[in-house]
Amino acid sequence: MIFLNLGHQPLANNYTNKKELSKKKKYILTVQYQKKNNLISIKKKFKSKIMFNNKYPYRSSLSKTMRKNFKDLAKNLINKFHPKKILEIGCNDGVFLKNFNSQVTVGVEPCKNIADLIKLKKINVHKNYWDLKLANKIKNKHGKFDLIYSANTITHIKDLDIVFRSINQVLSEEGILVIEDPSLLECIKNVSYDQFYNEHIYVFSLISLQKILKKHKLEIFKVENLNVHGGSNRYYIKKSMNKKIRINHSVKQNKIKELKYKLDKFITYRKFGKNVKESKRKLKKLILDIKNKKKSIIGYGATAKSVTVMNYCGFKSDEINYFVDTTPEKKNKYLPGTNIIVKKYKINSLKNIDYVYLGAWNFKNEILNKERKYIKKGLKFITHVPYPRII
Ligand code: DWN
Repeated sequence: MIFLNLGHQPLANNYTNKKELSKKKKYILTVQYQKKNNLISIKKKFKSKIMFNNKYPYRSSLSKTMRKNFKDLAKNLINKFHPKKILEIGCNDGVFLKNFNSQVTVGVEPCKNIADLIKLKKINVHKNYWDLKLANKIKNKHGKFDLIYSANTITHIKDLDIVFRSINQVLSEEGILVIEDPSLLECIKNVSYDQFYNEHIYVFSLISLQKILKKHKLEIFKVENLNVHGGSNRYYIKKSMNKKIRINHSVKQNKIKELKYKLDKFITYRKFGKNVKESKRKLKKLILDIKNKKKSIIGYGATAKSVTVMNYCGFKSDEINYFVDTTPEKKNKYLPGTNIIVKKYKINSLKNIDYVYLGAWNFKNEILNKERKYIKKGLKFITHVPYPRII
């Protein structure tokens, strides 16, 4: 049941030297609700091979917030679970795994250009897609794992059955699986429709994930609500047959929260669809009013999320003059599907700028803190989350 149409969209991380793609090279991004398991997914699902290749531009380690998030988590996991063997699915540039000194530290990262950034010998990297073949290969080489971690990756893989069957192959009987992804509840509450793009095939709620895991005899025993990436959930999961671990009260609490918000009812998503249209109308008005006053607006953080917003709202370089971003791979390329160029972020990038659209709104605190000198001089930031406004 479709509840949202975000129009013609490109692949969100397909940075090229080409200005605006023709409609033919875009696809129509719609989002649907599956009643059976309360699962939200985008309708057109792309294969991993098309999205994650040797030109993938996203590096997890470029933000201070994320480096800290991963470091703190690693410390906690070591203290609580004392893992001897750890596996990370979607390890990106090794920002999480580098914090471990376990006997066996294995990473899976199919984007070769990103995996090649991992220079630490202690991390054993498999540059492949996560599936049964790879799981078996890893099991034959390293045996089973007592800790498996995956952040912002499971929701990016089309076939969830294969994902969890493969995990079951390599997770030891008393092993712990920890996964971390944007929270559907936060996305709905904050009208952050830009969490939907080709890579985010699914946006999980606890209630949907519980149903999917049950089929694989896996069970969530704890949920942590995180601020990262606009509100994420960290799920701690065990094999159902492992009765040594008790179910933490956070599971029930989160379930109550989601049901109170009616995440199991289609009407919630229909309402969200209407809120998204209203958000677009207000953001366009806000931006056009500023442009009518002949002020400059640039974007900050060329995120995958910004690609959804720019293409959905139809913004071009007349409205958002250019984006600045710290990622070397995005430099001097066009924000996918638009004629807006991405420039390398420099310490004085915001000098003489009137307004900044916060593409990386999920790093609001980090960025506003970094740019406080310009804010004091009158620079203004614009965001659309939870509603379009000047901060
Ligand atoms: O799930 C995903 C998330 C984790 O990462 C992927 N599918 C793709 C990607 O999504 P995104 O591009 O929306 O992620 P971020 O982490 O919101 O991207 C932040 C962008 O902003 C990066 O390109 C780096 C940039 N940035 C910057 O230029 N200056 C970020 C910060 C904090 C800064 O100070």
